[in-house]
Amino acid sequence: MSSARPSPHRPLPPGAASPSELPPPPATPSPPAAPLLRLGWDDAWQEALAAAPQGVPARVVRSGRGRCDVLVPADPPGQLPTDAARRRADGGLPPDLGADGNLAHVLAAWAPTLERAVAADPLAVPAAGDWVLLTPSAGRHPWAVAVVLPRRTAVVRAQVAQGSSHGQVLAANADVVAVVEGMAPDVDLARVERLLALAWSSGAEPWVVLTKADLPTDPAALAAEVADVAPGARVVAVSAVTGAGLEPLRDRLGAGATVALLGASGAGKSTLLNALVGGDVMTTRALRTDGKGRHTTVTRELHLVPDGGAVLDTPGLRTIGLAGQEALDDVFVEIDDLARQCRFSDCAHRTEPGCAVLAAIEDGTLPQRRLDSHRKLLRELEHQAARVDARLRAAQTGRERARRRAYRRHPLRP
Ligand SMILES: Nc1nc2c(ncn2[C@@H]2O[C@H](COP(=O)(O)OP(=O)(O)OP(=O)(O)O)[C@@H](O)[C@H]2O)c(=O)[nH]1
Ligand SMILES: [Mg+2]
Ligand SMILES: [Zn+2]
Repeated sequence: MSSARPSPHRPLPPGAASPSELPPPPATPSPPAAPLLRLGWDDAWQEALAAAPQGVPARVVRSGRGRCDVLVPADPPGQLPTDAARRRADGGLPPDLGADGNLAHVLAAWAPTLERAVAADPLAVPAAGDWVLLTPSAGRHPWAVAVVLPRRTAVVRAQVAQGSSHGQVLAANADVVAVVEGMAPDVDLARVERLLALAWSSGAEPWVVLTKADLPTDPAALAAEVADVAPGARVVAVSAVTGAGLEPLRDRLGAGATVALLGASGAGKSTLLNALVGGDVMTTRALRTDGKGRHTTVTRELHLVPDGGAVLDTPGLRTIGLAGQEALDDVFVEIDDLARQCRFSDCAHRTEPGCAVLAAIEDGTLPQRRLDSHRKLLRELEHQAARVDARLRAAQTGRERARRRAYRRHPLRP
């Protein structure tokens, strides 16, 4: 427990806005402020804070080149500079994230320490959902992001371009990564599998949220079909139109969780966000549009839900670079299990005698589509493995792997 450990760091924002007037750090840490709890702060973050250099904890709402929009507790409200004029000049912020009760919106530039960290490692770029520490700054913005606290989970997209490779964090510190897929016009099972690989490798709880459940004639049958390709993941069917099926998400959010939404453009991510938040905080695609494949959402943004928790909306994913092979074993857990029963430990499941995978195809217990999908993603990973840098693969910490294994042992769905 953090309260048992003396800390030289001050966990709450200072009363004074002036850089020179930071109060001396208290001898013992204060309990987390209520506004921070609303943002998802907990004892473990308090511990991380104690181990970090001094600074004011804040959560990244939106991240841009060289600066971030962050939420900080303001106690009393208005004490921190909200930078409203500059915010307007910079193109505005999501309307739900203005000064909000005891939370204040701050635009913060990167501190020189962060600039150096990013130069050494692209994954150090602050991402939506990150917990950061702010320090007062004499620059254009009164606060600077000095430190990104170690991420609990991260959705990392591998990016390979012209021989060089680096990862991009799409969502940080999500408790649930929801693969969002529309039930209409049709469900793309291969896309769900691919996105699930990303969700599993994040270290967060993987969910599949099937949207537009008001459209198909038999949504339950469709959901069951998806559940078959998503072992260990929670599968829910929702309709933003009727509000049906939102309870599991509402329950998880109500407990303070951060839910990140990943999916193709048009899947209904922003519509779902609006339904959960209870307002039009994010623009959704107009019903009558010919812009097929056009992206409506262009930024990754964290939105607070009034009854608790936060939703991280993302733009539709066109290409999804996979970052780790272990995640494929999670997505295709039944193939992984079968492969352990093959006669040869290096069986490629093509022509080998005693192949348990081929036997399962033969007797119909494993659908051919499933094996094809697995092979396709595996080929892609192998092709990429030579090019993607070791650091990116190392981004999957042992702790994340252990967490994934725990989910496998105790799947959310029987
Ligand atoms: N009938 C029905 N339509 C829905 C539902 N959810 C979303 N839609 C429609 O699907 C279309 C796309 O929704 P968006 O929320 O903009 O999709 P998105 O995933 O945010 O797309 P990008 O921002 O481009 O990534 C819109 O026309 C929505 O009205 C639903 O539950 N039922
Ligand atoms: Mg959107
Ligand atoms: Zn085999």
